Amino acid sequence: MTTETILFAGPSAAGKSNYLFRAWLSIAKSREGRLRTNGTPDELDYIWEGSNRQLSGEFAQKTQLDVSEMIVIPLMVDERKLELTVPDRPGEDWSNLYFDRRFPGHWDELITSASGILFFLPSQIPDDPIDRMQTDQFGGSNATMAQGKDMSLSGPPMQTLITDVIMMCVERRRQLNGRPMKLGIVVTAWDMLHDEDQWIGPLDHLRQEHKLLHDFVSTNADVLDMSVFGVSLFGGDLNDEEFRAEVLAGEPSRMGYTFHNLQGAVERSDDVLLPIKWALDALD
Ligand SMILES: Nc1nc2c(ncn2[C@@H]2O[C@H](COP(=O)(O)OP(=O)(O)O)[C@@H](O)[C@H]2O)c(=O)[nH]1
Ligand SMILES: [Mg+2]
Repeated sequence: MTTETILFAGPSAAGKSNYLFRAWLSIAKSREGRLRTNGTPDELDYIWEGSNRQLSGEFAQKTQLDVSEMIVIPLMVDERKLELTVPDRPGEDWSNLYFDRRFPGHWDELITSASGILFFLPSQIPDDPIDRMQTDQFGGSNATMAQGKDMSLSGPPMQTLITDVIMMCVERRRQLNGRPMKLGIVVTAWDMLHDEDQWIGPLDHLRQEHKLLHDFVSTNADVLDMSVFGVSLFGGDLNDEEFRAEVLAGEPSRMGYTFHNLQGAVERSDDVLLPIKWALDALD
């Protein structure tokens, strides 16, 4: 059995845990396609707790700091047996990486064995100090981009953090074994964007909202294997009463979609597992 690790990375509230629970709903029910389960994950109770909350029409709550560090899902891709290892750690771990500039020692094994890393960020980021240079120009560290709010204590802009963490992962991997790996960027809660903004596609979303990250992705396309995805777990917001009723009346494990640019043009797939399948070389 090969062990292929897909790391889930990204700051707190980026949608990592809910994506894992939603992915499990699809994987557990999967009867067609190349990707299947191959036995029961050890952390089954934890996973089902999250998935069941979604089935009852709510997003799962913030990951507790004491959850088990690794969620391992045994899978089959065609005849290939593998384990999908997801360190479902709270986002603070990834923000700490940005500030501490070093990986916790035991992560080296993960970085060594990862066949891919999915970096998560939400489609809408309240009060993100998007353009730090402009902020500085107009008011230094006391500038307030959001009216009436003091942004001087807020952390780095999301795109800065993610671009930096991607570069740190690439560099650490180069030091450890130099094997190429897939780097996916998953923009979550894609349904929160207006229809026309969804259809510009995830790559142009980055161009509009996170220029630094977009430019990093585009200029490294020939040396790094990167793709950008826009994912909606159920096709709407479970916090909206009307939509929740729709989900409860339907079949949640068949809802949701992924926008992507895998063939260049913007496309919408009904498969929320697309980023995982892409990272595992298991596209149908
Ligand atoms: N509307 C919508 N919201 C989402 C979706 N996925 C995640 N969210 C929101 O993002 C929040 C944070 O998600 P969570 O999985 O806890 O993020 P984590 O801290 O990265 O594990 C959730 O509570 C939801 O409100 C989605 O597909 N649609
Ligand atoms: Mg979480």
